[in-house]
Amino acid sequence: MLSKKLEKIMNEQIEKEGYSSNLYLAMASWAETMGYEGIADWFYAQAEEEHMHMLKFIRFINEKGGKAIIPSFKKPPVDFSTVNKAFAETLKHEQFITSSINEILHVAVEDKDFSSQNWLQWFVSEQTEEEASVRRIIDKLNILGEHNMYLFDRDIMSLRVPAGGTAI
Ligand code: OFO
Repeated sequence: MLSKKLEKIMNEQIEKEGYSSNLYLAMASWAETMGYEGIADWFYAQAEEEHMHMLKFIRFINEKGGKAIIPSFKKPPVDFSTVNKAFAETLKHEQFITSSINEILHVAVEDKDFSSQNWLQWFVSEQTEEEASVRRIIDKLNILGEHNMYLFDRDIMSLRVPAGGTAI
């Protein structure tokens, strides 16, 4: 059984995870039209992971006796100007998601809802991994500067860390 407060904040997270997926899809599509096939693949894969995170929240809320509500999503940007800026925005977005996962966990702790706390730990680890993975990419981009994207585009998928888990 979820408290009303936890059900509400988890429902808000459905929107955030779905928006994350759409944001990365928009970045993937932008990168693809710029000729960056490797970068596009990275963002397409990221978008799928975020979709899976959204599904995890939907199914968990329902499993715990709550009601998951499928929200509408705001439109993500169309252009991202440069690869460096797209990844800087990705890191900022992941930090925002990390703080929102922490906020949900905080509510679960207040509720003494141990099973939700346990379930949310997966997201805590996932966010640590995702932030680290984007930081590694930004470090490489800082070494390269704004140019020489050809090799970066070719090699970026080798920097990809497999998802912490795939089970929904
Ligand atoms: Fe949903 O994992 Fe990051 O945002």
